[in-house]
Amino acid sequence: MATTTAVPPAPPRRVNRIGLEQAAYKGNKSTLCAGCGHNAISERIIEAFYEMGVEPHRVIKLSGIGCSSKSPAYFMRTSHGFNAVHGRMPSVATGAMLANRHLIAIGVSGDGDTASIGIGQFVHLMRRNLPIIYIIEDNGCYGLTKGQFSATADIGSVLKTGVVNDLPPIDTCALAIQLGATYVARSFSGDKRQLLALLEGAIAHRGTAMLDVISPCVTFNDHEGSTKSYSYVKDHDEPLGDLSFVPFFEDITVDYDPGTTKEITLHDGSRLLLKKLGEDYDPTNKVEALRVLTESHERGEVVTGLFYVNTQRPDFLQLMNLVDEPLATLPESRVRPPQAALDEVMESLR
Ligand SMILES: Cc1ncc(C[n+]2csc(CCOP(=O)(O)OP(=O)(O)O)c2C)c(N)n1
Ligand code: SF4
Repeated sequence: MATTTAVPPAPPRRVNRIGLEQAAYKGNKSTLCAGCGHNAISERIIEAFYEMGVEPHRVIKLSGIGCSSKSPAYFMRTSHGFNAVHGRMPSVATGAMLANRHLIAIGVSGDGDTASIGIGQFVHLMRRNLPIIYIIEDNGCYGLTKGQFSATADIGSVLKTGVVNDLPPIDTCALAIQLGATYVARSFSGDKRQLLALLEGAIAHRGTAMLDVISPCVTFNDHEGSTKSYSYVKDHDEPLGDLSFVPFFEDITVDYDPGTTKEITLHDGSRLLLKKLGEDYDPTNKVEALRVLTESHERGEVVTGLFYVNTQRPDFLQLMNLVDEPLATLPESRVRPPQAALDEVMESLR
């Protein structure tokens, strides 16, 4: 007698709020070293855009040069992309956002690409508050060119060859806060939960969201004596609070004891909940953010979390007073000044 084996039902397809599977947010297979922190960051970026239900065609991925700057190839293959020259991604990003203000920009840079050759462009990007998610994949070295110290390497840290760094580091978070960026955080590639919440918050924010993510280079900077190794960061990580993210499309009421949690409402109505771990921390206070960064660095701690958020400051595109329709698609008849206006300008110059 023939027996029939029951076929188990296929697992339900998991889709996000716009009906896409997570596969729609993936990119090419990574060519970076196995275990490189940059790979984990790409995975969190895929998850964050998927969870937020962002249409991939609305996103533009930008980068400079370095192992980190190769990362945009490994997520969201159907998004727009531009791989700029070393340290020059901010100006390309500024042009792209001026041309089409409806894009969502994500820039991926390295600590070399940002804090060394690109520092001039970086500081002006921060003070403009251009809407962009700007990620520094920070391994304290130039991975692509075989691990020389970068400008974020801590004083006293040691290269594999025994060379000791005797210059002080540039703290990109302190710099970004001081200059005017409006969402500034530090995280660790190995902290999935915190990094995902920070990325989702960055997508919901309107302005420059600068995330410095410690991302160990397993090939050149993961040994004893390095302060950017997996073991050093795990042993010295001091999170500012327990961070969770509630997207605007989930009508979740969160109960918490008064005084234990700070709630921040972002531009699209999403919320960040910062549950107190140690001291009471207010991420809307710029002075406090700079104090915490300075003091924790002096104690040798790697403080992580959302340091500063400002939802009030206008972004660069608002300051430019741009029309809603992207400049890139405005017809020539609307961008060319009429003859009378040109005559007036000429007359004013006589
Ligand atoms: C104009 C220019 N100068 C120098 C280089 C050499 N170079 C390539 S990548 C790099 C540094 C990359 O370091 P980082 O941005 O920290 O990225 P990582 O490789 O560590 O992810 C340098 C100096 C270059 N490509 N172009
Ligand atoms: S050299 Fe370092 S930074 Fe580059 S891919 Fe390998 S582990 Fe990552």
